[in-house]
Amino acid sequence: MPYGQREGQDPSWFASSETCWLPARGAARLATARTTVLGDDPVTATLREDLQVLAAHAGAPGAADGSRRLLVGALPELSEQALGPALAGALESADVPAGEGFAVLARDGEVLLTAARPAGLRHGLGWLTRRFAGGWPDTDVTHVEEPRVDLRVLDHWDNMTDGPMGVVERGYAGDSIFFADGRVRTGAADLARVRDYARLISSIGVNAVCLNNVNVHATEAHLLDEHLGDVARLAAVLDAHGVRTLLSVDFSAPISLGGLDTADPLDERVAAWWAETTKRVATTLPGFGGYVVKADSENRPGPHTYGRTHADGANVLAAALAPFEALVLWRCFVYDCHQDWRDRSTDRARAAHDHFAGLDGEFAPNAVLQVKNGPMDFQVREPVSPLLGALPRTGVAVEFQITQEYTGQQKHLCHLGTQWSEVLRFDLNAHGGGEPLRVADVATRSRRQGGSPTGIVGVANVGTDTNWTGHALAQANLYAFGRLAWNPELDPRDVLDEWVEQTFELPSGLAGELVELMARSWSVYESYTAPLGVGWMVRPGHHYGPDIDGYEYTPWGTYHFADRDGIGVDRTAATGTGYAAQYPAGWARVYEDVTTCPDELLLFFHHVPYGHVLRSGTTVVQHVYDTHFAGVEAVEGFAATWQRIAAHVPGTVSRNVTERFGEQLRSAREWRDQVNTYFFRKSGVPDATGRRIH
Ligand code: GCV
Repeated sequence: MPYGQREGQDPSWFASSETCWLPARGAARLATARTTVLGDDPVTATLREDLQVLAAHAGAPGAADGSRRLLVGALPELSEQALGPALAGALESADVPAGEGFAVLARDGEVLLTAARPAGLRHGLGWLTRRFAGGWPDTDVTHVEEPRVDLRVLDHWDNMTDGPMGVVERGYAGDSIFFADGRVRTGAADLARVRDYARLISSIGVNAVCLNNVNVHATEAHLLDEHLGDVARLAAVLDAHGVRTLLSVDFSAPISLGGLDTADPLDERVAAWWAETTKRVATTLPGFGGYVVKADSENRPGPHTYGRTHADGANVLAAALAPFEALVLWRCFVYDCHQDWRDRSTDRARAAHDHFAGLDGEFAPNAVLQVKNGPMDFQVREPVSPLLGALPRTGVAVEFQITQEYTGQQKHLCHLGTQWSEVLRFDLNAHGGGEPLRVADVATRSRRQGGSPTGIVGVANVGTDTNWTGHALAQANLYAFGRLAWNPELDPRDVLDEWVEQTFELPSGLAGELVELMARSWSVYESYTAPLGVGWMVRPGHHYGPDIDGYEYTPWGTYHFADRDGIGVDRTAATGTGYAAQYPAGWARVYEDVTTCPDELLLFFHHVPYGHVLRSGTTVVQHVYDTHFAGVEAVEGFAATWQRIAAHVPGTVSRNVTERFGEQLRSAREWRDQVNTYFFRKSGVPDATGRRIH
């Protein structure tokens, strides 16, 4: 049966949900071996259970092929006797990595999966299922692999109760898998679902999950006290898969939970309260990883209330966490959300760099600054945040958004691995700005050089929907996130190949077409929504669908400044907000000059007339028309291609994706017509080829 066990799924393998990229195929091949798992720690024991379930799932008793042997165990568990001479010899010359990496050795039909630590076995199992989907190895294999990034974190924006933002803020896949009705989900089915999730994310190398929304409301504040025992039950499941648990905390918790009259980070009583609370949390939660904090941001409390800096705020938490080798992930999404739209000198894009760059070096070693990939907020196209290159003496993590808030909300196909890879490969010092410094170099810094931890964080896109992500093809975004967080150098197209290969059983021509379609989907989404880096033309509040002036006169700092003559935000140092000068010299020069600024970011950096000729040779307004017509045609093409693929995937996937393409097409037409009509009415310039604009 293709693609795991969707219809009539075997409840013992994936208890409550689809198996996504963990197909029966690769796993079943593992299960045909005589398997021995050595070790009794929680991670190894869970892995043993998984392999036993797989073996039962894969076939009748006796299906095991005696000539194939799979031995799994962390290094301290292995003995020469267990290994046998061939594997023992191979292991002697293999360099098994010290941290979370793993080694797979195959000799004479026998396979060894080993690691220095049990968590490495879990990640190695992911590699084995990928590799063995293609067949049991008939030649010798020596494969050693370790993550290139230390922090590989999923942030859930899950609330405990339903509210104006839903149970999952910006969630497009059902409700929270962790919380419901003001409590932690701890029923057997709930924990089984969490186990399914842990199995999925550990297979792609994720090593920490923050359970609750960075916007911490009154109920979630109590995750630190009255709900802590229940949180421990989730943490135990995650921990048994090598995944640590993080909690978002409210900066003013010393007041709301502790009964103090202040949350001033320099007040001794506040420090003592955090220390005592953190001790309780860390000693209760298996695999506790630390806190995530959104402070002085979008009306959240923070150190500024007390005239203190973000470093003061982060450091009081870091001190409380340090004895437990836990981290504070301090978000840099700090800007004025009460801006006067008439004030053209204030620029939200500048805010993160203005607030944090000057504090580099003042943070504790276990504090990590979490920086969104762009300076605004996960738009389909933004420049890379200059703050990422401005923190050489501070722990830093780049934050991506897997959930598609501004990129089609898991109704539109928009494969984001392509975008993230482009960001990761972006050299902040290019064009003569200094020694190469790619975002990937920033994320991998702590693994290469030591020092404060660095990494990659993604805002999770899963929920209680059976297929996890609402749109079945959005599973690939979660997959790509994990794979790129493990190794930012991977080619996103290869990652897509892997995902398609593992998830479906398609004839090879169709598999290639699906990969191609998914690889193009980000730029297609960009083409019918946001031209030339302009952004924010979405419906305020829920952020789905077009509303060109929706954010134009609001306090959020999100403007395009379109008038009858032109459009765009002047962010140059010469005549604008000066944002361009936050980059190292090379990019500052390129972005500052309208003739060298890349087309796709022109309107992010410059206000230009509609007749301005792009580097591509066409005018701004004609580019808007052309891309919007072409974008809809591309979606029509996607839907047609999918019809050919649909016959080869399970009915649930086929129906789900067909329905989503229907909505994408409807919405893309709406985007095209509203955007084109808006700019035609503003500019009075007709389409050069006479296509219909309303
Ligand atoms: C969790 C954007 C989103 C908010 C989100 C915020 C953040 O503003 O619209 O829903 O809040 O980013 O990243 O903190």
